[in-house]
Amino acid sequence: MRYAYSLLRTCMTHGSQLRTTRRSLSTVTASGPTTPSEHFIFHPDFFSEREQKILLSASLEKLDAVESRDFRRRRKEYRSKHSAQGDLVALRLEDIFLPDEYYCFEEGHYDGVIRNYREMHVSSWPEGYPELPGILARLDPLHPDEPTQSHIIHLASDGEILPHVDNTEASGSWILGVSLGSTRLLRLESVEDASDVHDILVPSGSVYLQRDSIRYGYKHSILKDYSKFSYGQRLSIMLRDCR
Ligand SMILES: O=C(O)CCC(=O)C(=O)O
Repeated sequence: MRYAYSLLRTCMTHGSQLRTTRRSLSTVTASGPTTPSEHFIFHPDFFSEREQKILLSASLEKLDAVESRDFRRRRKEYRSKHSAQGDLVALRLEDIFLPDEYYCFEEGHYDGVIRNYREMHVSSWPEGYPELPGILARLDPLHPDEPTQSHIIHLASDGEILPHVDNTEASGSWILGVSLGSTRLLRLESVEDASDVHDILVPSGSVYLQRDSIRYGYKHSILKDYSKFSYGQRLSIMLRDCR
């Protein structure tokens, strides 16, 4: 089975009209990564559904643990009324998320880049998932062999991350993102040429790495409104090199 992946390249034409051309950049086998640029590496189908469920449950558990007693009580009540909630195998991935109102999403980030989200740095993972260390270790060969910092971002159904280049003083030359939950659009926009825009769909279980020229020379954003796709909750596990 072969997958054809393409990027949407948006070009600014005379008179400021947007023209969008679909450009097929690569064709890969089901197991192989796509490589639109040597500094952007995309693995569309990296984690199995079981692995995704474990990663998502462990990440939500981390975020849930630091919320107020009131939210924790509300979630407990919800779970007691929905017995399948305790059974990871029976649950569909999207049903691991509780409805939006059971989470305390922040409306805005201090720098205005993220809307309707929860986030945290992760230095240790919950212990109730024996397979988790092995699943996380599968990411090691995908990035340079150096110490990493981990970060979880949970977007509400209408949450989004606006275009930005990361503060490169706080992290180094690469960033790796694991996508879980709703498929969203990752947009890369050149900081020097506004017509140089690449859109990549990032489905659940996919992993991308951006480094060097893409990391410093392009803004990245996670958009909420991509008409062909539903936009439910999404959680990303972000790894960066430490500075
Ligand atoms: O969630 C993502 O894939 C991107 C996160 C992001 O923009 C960031 O961590 O700087």
